[in-house]
Amino acid sequence: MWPQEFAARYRERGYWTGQTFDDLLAERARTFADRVAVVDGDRRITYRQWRERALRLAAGLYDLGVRPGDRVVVQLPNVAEFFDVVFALFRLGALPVFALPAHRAAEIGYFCAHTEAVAFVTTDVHGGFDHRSLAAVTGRATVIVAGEPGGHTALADLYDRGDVDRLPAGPRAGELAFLQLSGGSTGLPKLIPRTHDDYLYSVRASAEICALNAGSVYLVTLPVAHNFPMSSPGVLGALHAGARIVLSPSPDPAVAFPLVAREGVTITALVPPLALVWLEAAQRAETPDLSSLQVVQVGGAKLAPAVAQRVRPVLGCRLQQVFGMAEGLVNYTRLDDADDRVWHTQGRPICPDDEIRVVDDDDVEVPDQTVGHLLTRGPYTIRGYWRAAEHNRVAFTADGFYRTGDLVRRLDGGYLVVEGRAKDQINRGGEKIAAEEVENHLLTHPAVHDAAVVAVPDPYLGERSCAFLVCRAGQQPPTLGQVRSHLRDRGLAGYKVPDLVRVVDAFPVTGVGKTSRRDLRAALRDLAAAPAADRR
Ligand code: OOB
Repeated sequence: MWPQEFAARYRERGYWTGQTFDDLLAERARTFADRVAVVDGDRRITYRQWRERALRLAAGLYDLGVRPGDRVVVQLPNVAEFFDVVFALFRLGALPVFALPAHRAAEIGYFCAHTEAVAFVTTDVHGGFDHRSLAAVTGRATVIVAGEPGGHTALADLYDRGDVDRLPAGPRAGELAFLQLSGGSTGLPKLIPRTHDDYLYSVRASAEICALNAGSVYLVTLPVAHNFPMSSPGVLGALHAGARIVLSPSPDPAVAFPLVAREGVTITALVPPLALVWLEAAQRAETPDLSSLQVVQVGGAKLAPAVAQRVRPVLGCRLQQVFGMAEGLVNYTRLDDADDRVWHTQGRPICPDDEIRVVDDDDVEVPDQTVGHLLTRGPYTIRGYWRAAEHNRVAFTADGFYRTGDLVRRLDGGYLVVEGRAKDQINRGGEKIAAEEVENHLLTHPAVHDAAVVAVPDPYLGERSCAFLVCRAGQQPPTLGQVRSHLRDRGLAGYKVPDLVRVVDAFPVTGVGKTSRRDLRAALRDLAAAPAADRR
């Protein structure tokens, strides 16, 4: 966590206010009592009901044995129960661990084991997958199901099970509120510890930058547990502003556009491939009325300027670029920025006390306009991953700057342009894949001697993943289909399963003998450039 002098400064400057998430919800429930806070299908939940549901569920979870400081892995799609569960845990001072709906046995098993989770909250069937089957990998954790419990604990039963008046005192704002997932570049996903104080600062400041107010209507298009729709300004920003949150079960325009029209949505957040899909869909004749939209935010991966320029003419609203990370730092283009900035930059930091360093390979600062590694430190950027002392020594500088792994150029006014990445990660349309994590799974295949996963440029997703394999002598190389089913059988989330497989005799190596991912990427480019007949 932050050294004393920094914590004192962040409090003194009013960033950290001592408010907890439960304080915030309690206050909003008083102020906005009967205003609708959350819309999920036909369900409309007011601010007062939200708080009541959260308190009752907190009592139920307490009765079940969940205690302050306990970890609870939460894997819910975009449903109203997400807010009940998360705010119940906030009230208890138990820590939600935010999993994504796409995660499968490999990820969920690891999160439960690594965090020693006491409970796992999930749904019944979502997107054709029975999440209750994950109970097999959750160890000691009690499995709680929103929906048909199938022999597990029904979330619905917990609302009437405890005694709200006997809840223990809540947490303090300087304590941890939750663990968020890192996109990561390492073999095992890292967990990001965020406090009430630091996260709520970013939420308040984001709500202001994005001009949210009680009349705003925020559509949750991306998975709600991701940092972008959660807090940039996202659903928590909406709560802060007393705005309305509308949950879309799918980002598909066929589902989301009618919700925009019906609920008068004013703002939403998209990743670049979705922005493309929305732009295409909005140009069709029979499109629902999207005129309520004021701002469409795009972030999570680099947005091409040519696509950025289409947002206003096609969707009839402003574009805001968002370059953020679950570790902390978030950059926004501002709503009153000139078009040029909005189209060509990824914005500037939230806070005057977000310290930015752009450095060369030796950690020496480079001049503005020069590409370098982005390092950052500030009032809502973590100083270390949760229980990862060894990794923290490389992921942070000695003086506490987080090494983002992003290559950026700084312009005047502190605006940043993302120019690439130095971390071994694939950004598949905003979904992050740690190369090493997938490689470790590939190495378990009996025919695989060595594996390297790299990014391949893709016109739609930005990047896709390609697994290069060196096979064991005398073994038949596996086909793409065999590799994919091997990884799925190991319970790896679908988005991490390689899109392409290339079998090679040996990997190119760097000067010190490490696998050269750069050369592998170049080999793919050569392959793509070669005439079709030459491809294998
Ligand atoms: C968001 O958070 P994460 O933790 O899933 O991923 C962070 C990484 C960044 O380090 C960068 O590599 C990439 O995603 N990224 C972008 C970007 N926004 C994120 N790369 C280029 N252009 C952008 N606009 O992705 C996230 C968290 C909060 C708000 C928005 C995005």
